[in-house]
Amino acid sequence: MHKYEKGSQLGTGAYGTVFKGKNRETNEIVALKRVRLDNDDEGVPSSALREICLLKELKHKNIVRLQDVLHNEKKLTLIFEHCDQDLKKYFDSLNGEIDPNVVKSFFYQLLKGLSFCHSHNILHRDLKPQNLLINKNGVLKLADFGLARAFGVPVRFYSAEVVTLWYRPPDVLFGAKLYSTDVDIWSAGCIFAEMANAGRPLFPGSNVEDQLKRIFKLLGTPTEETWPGLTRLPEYKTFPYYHPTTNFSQVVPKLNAKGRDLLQKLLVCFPPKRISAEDALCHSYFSDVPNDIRD
Ligand code: Z3R
Repeated sequence: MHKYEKGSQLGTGAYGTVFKGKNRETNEIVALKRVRLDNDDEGVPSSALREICLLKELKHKNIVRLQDVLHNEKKLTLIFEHCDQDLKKYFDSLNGEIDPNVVKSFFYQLLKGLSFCHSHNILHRDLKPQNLLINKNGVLKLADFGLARAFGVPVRFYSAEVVTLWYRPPDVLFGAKLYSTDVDIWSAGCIFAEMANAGRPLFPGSNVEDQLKRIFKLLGTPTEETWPGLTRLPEYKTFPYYHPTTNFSQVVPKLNAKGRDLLQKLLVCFPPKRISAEDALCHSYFSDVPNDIRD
């Protein structure tokens, strides 16, 4: 740890606390993530360490770079590149207005990062505005990719704060255990709507039942016809029958028709029918994305 000087706290996450830091040799500003594990007494599992070390190779402009992994008997500290702020803090600074071109640029970059990780079979599983980081020059980067596979998705923060359900897809809420890339696509759809609404979350559920109810009120209650295998999910429960909302223009009033079409292709209850990140990048909503963001 001597190589890095620990500074102010940047945030708390499901795995521990993030601090600003400085590399004493190069003076470079970094983010230090102190990972706290449940089995504190046993140290860091070797399987988790192997997973984490593989993440050092995950290099992309829209992924927060993992620069270093420091590990002793009990503690694990991950050294990441530093970014200026997270998307949640950015939303708080907006006063309810967001430029539609900024929404498009941020969401395009989110999908680029997602598509890159998915092509390497790496899932996020806990995408939310707090782990989308942005720089002053408008570059967006995804943080904490691959940590869920290394450590599992915890139920609570270390501070006892409950992990949010707002970005969880209905299959996971019904107890599905086999995760696939479509998990992240659902979360991306929720974040897209939240960006378009300048930070107002789409499905701010307070518990699993309320979360599912909010989803079905908008998209319609799924059935065995629309979702084969639904009723055999481990924690399946019946819900009142809601018709799907046909008028998405009231849900995301600032988003144009192409954007609304893309949103409806992301937010599909039946997981295999959700659009992939790669296909979403080719959607006509993005046809006028500036070249500097595209490349
Ligand atoms: C890696 C992993 C998580 C985070 C990283 C880097 N940087 C974070 S969270 C961050 C958060 C802010 S600035 C940088 S904040 O001030 O906007 N909360």
